[in-house]
Amino acid sequence: FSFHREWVYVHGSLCYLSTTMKSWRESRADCLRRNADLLIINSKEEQVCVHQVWIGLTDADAEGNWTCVDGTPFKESFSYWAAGEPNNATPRGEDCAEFKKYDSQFSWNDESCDRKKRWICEKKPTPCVG
Ligand code: 2F8
Ligand code: CA
Repeated sequence: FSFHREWVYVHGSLCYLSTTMKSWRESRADCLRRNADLLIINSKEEQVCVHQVWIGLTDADAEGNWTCVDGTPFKESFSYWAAGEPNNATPRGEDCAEFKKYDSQFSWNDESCDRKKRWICEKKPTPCVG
């Protein structure tokens, strides 16, 4: 275990919650600069309780074909879409996924990628050597 300012350890990953807001693509670029990427939710425990925060899931390449930022195909069997989502609701489309609080539940919503939101980066901790 190592301690990183601003990063918290969540089920095997180090996670960073931004304090500013950016578009989905700018958010992802920020994560890559931090040697990380947008958060991919592979377990219930990574389903963080935050509102309107970008995560690492997009269907910008092919509508309806949700893909994780690490290139792994998205498993429909494991998802936290809110009821009725993803609905591609906005006229200009909604190709990027966010955490959103609906009633008391934190779940996923597709949103227009150019909207500015906070975001979560994730990286694997570097093992200590020595
Ligand atoms: O009710 C769900 C719906 O809420 C908003 O649209 C009214 C969201 N869009 C924006 O906030 C721009 C949708 O993404 C969401 O599906
Ligand atoms: Ca939506």
